[in-house]
Amino acid sequence: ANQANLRAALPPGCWEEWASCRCCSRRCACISAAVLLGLAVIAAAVASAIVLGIPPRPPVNRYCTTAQNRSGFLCDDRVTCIPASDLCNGVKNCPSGADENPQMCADLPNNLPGNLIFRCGNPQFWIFIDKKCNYINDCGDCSDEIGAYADCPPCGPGWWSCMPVVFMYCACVPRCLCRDGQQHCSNWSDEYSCANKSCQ
Ligand SMILES: [Ca+2]
Ligand SMILES: [Ca+2]
Repeated sequence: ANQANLRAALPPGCWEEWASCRCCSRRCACISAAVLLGLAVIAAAVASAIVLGIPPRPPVNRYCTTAQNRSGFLCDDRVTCIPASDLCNGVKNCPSGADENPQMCADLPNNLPGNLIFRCGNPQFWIFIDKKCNYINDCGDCSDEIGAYADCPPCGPGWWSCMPVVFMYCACVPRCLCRDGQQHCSNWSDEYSCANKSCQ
């Protein structure tokens, strides 16, 4: 009723003008406030990023392949791929040190990425995946080098295939050790059959 009285009291057209002007100024105020709030949020984010340093976002998954074509650990920079055995070795191999994360390195190997460990034939023992099929007896029972479970390829070019008499080897001995006057193969083939002493 008051609005009607006010409208009647005003000259023709004046009420409409005033009403539309009021509406506009309210909308303008609303938009201005929203813009200011948005700018304030952006400014706060930029300021905190500058003050605190922009924290690197960890990769969604850590799977990567190393230069040696083995499963590796992807660092926070999403570029550096380190061998599994660089994890939790007390040395920061990732630029950010993510490979030495205390949470991951606690209660080894249970918090490590599952694809980076290999359980030996004796499940009490485990090794990092890059120690599997590296010709060296890391499990102690050669389960990381011999058998269907390890599924290793044949001896590489620098290696002589035999049954070693040396604990540290499993199915291959380095050709460096051929014809050095010492028995490394149970059948002595390293001294009598292996022609190549070249070290690679
Ligand atoms: Ca390390
Ligand atoms: Ca091994």
